Amino acid sequence: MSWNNILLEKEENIAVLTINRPKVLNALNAETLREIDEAVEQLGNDEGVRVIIITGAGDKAFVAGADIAFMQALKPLEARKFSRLGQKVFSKIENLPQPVIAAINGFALGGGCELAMACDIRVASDKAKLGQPEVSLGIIPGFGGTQRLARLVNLGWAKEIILTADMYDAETAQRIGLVNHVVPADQLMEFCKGMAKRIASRGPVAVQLSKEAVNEGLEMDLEKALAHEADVFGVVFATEDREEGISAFLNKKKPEFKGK
Ligand code: CO8
Repeated sequence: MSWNNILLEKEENIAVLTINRPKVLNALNAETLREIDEAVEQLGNDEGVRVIIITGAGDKAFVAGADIAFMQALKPLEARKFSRLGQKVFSKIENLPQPVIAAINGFALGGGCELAMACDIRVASDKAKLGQPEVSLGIIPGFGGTQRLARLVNLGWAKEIILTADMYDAETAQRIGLVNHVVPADQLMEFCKGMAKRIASRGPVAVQLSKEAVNEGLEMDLEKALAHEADVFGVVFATEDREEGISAFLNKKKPEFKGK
């Protein structure tokens, strides 16, 4: 499938989804969100893909936010629809069976920071800048930012980031837990692909079910979440991968997982 605003490449079992509107710093309009939605749907059904990396085209931006020019003409109900579209697409990313790594290669602002937060793991280049500048435009984060940020960093930081509209460098973002790693810009993709390969080498069913258990457990109280974990633990024991992984360890061999 070919798209106007995104690129999708696959290298063995790793897919790289690139937001490709560098002239507007990869800002998200409705068409771009719909294309991401289609690509994510396709990736979620692709058993050959074990890990997904999301990044931005060019060397300046991951995604500089929702497209401000596109938003200018929106009427209230259209703005609501646009917000719901972004939320739906980002939730689809969060709930993809495969792990998703955000390779934050530059500005990740507003909708861009929200896109990164919908990914499972965030790695930033040392040139990246992150923030939620919406209130400086007289609007609020509308693609999940008021919710995911408060769940990811502590409440005080979430409120400061949203209320000040300040931009933060990658080191600060790492210190507060908004990104996991900061790496030199020219090593960002290599670093993310290395991590993706390590994840892809693990038991694929176990990787997917542990992602699911973490996500689903967050919506439950601890007792129910622990019971859910035990159920999923039992399910994993029905897989060939479990037999392969455990016998390979005991026989001092490298496991050859089949994702079954
Ligand atoms: N939307 C549209 N165009 C953009 C955006 C954007 N978010 N960001 C940058 N661009 C465009 C610029 O207009 C410029 O275009 P042109 O060359 O035609 O003038 C081009 O990209 C390059 O940008 P700059 O010249 O501004 O580059 P600088 O290096 O000087 O500055 C910045 C980079 C600091 C990133 C600056 O571009 C900036 O502040 N951008 C806006 C950042 C922002 O406010 N993002 C948040 C947007 S709001 C949002 O994301 C809400 C999400 C929820 C929506 C809910 C639905 C209603």
